[in-house]
Amino acid sequence: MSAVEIPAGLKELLQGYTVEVLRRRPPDLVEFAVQHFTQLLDGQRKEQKAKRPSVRGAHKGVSFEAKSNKPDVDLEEEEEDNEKSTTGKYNRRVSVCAEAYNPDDDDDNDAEPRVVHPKTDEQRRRLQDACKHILLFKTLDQEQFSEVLDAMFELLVKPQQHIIDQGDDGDNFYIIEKGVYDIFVQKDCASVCVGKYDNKGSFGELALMYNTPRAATIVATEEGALWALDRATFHRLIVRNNAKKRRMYETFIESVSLLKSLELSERMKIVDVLGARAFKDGERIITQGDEADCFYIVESGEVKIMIKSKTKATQQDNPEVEVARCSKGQYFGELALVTNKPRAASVYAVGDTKCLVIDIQAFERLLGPCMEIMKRNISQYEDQLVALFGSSVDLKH
Ligand code: 1OR
Ligand code: 1OR
Repeated sequence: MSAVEIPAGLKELLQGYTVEVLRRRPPDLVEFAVQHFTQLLDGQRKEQKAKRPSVRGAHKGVSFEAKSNKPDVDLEEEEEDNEKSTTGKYNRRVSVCAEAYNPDDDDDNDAEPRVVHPKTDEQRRRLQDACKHILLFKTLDQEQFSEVLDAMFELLVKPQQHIIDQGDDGDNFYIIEKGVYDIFVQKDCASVCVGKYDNKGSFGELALMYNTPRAATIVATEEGALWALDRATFHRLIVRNNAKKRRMYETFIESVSLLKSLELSERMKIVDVLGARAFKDGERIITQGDEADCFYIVESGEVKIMIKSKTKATQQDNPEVEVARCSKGQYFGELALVTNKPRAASVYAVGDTKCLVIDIQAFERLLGPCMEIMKRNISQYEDQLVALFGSSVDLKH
């Protein structure tokens, strides 16, 4: 006996409507339904008319695909025009290494239904805490961030559970609330543990950003809790925002001398995952002796590097002294990541300062080609350490 067949897309269509109703609480449900579905229909018609190439991966019912109501010829012209403008909708330089999908074409973005997973106040508080230091969220505006929070859902995980398997298609992006997660990568037919996430951080962004198979396996080593963001919402909010990020940081990132040896596409991949943080005058950015989890590039302003030492003979603490400064385009915070030791110095903002921040996994994944330069500079620190402090002191960790 054949079961009743539910047409493809029906569930998503009704879900989208329900979410919009819960969000907007319209007084007249029928009238609102007419508006909602008319808007969807308009979107679909525009899309058919434009016949633009689509994103890999099916989004049934409601489309998350790149849209334009102009033929391709116009796009070329518009690109020319907007090359000069920073706010233009299209930008040729963005497409240099934006793969397959240019999220910036998505101008009907706001018409798409948003995903809402209802949460208790307590859940929302925990989620907000877990998201505080997520670099990918640092360049979202308030409204986008709030949409991300709405769309996330909680997952409790068991020891040895595989959250992600290398080679699979990407479904969600994950944020860690609790737990330790090993990262395994397949090397010469063996699975090698290349790092871990310890009760913070996020993973699973690469497959969603670049439409590639999962690049690593992530396994929970103990009971834990994660927050997940579905692929479609990730695309709509994060990938779309990345096109803007590329435009915003392209010129600056090209001026960073450390990154000169990278290909343009490699530099843009750094931009995709970096976060931006602002610090007030005197604010401490890094604390000597802390465990390290990220790397910094000064975007504007200045930082000073201060070292606290201890006299070996008396074990007495010496006052913190300034040993160096970094200004626009220079980097800091690499030493602990390269040596796998605690932070060797404290770093403070001098005046209002902005830094670009890259997490340790992205640092290891993307900055390999710059390692020689960093190591050369690190050997100079060691020479200077002796020159500045003599051999009668230890660094205080
Ligand atoms: P994904 O969607 O590909 C697996 O799914 C995730 O593991 C990936 O996104 C990253 O978020 C995360 N290389 C690739 N992916 C990594 C790595 C990594 N580390 C974490 N992920 N490397 C390890 C760097 C410490 C490089 C290995 C050669
Ligand atoms: P980190 O991860 O150890 C502190 O966090 C950062 O300060 C460090 O990486 C470097 O990026 C940065 N000695 C140690 N760290 C330094 C030094 C430094 N300069 C900058 N940093 N020396 C100064 C050399 C001009 C030698 C100390 C006397």
